[in-house]
Amino acid sequence: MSIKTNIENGVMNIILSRPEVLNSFNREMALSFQRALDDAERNPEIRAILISAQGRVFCAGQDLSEAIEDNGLEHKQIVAEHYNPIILRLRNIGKPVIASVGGVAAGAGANIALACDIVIASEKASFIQAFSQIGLIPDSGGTFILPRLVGFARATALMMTAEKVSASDAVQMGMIWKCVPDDTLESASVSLAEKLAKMPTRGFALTKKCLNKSMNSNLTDQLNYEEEMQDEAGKTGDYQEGVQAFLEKRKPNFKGS
Ligand code: T3D
Repeated sequence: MSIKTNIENGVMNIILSRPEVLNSFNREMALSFQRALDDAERNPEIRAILISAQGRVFCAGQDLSEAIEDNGLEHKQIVAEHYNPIILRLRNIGKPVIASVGGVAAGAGANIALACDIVIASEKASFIQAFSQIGLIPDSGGTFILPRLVGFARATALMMTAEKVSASDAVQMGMIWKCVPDDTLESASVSLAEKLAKMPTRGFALTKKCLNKSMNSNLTDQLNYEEEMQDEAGKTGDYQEGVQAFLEKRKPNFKGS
């Protein structure tokens, strides 16, 4: 199985599991990943999603042997049916998504990680916009998300040079959230995911909507949207519980509704 999942303490861990080919994506793996994200979205027990990988590499992007096969898939089909639906799911799913990156993330593998809400990486991890090395353009949302994370100048240079960015440099340039020692990546990722899963996750869904909209918004539209989303957040049980718990000086028990 190219994608493994397990569910514990409100978190679905989706594990990229083709370590023998550096977790590169073929069609089967891309479609299984989409299905896993759909399952995570549908299941009310799941309140946070953690994406990690088996082996020494997080993901080497597209499986290049599949892309080059005679009578194989067209590039257009690979992007339209494999990567675009993954990126749209990651951005639109109403639950926090954490990427736990413990090795190289290259090509679509890097951009899938960067499309997650929070990226936590180990000191061994790195990020490569590998596309230019083989004459392709940065897909999987790369040209949209990367300039917004690190700025236009850095994004352009990273895309053209395909320079490997270490996890600590990625933190410095605002590409990812945190870099932790190798032996603590798993525990740090799981405890972050479990912590988020116990928080007001309905509010996270609304926060994600606001952040997504901010990518293409002006200030007036964004303020109006915040007004609308805050109205919705203020009607949740979690808001009632949060305020009640604060006033009673106790720990809140959020349900994600
Ligand atoms: O139509 C479309 O394709 C559109 C979609 C595009 C999306 C994309 O992601 S395009 C970009 C595809 N990815 C790459 O170009 C990355 C290629 N790989 C690398 O640059 C390096 O392998 C890594 C930086 C990821 C890791 O380097 P390293 O030194 O740790 O490992 P290695 O020695 O390069 O690779 C080990 C083996 O994995 C090697 O095979 P071998 O010699 O042991 O038989 C290598 O060929 C294989 N491998 C690595 N990446 C891929 C791969 N095989 C298939 N597909 C790969 N992406």
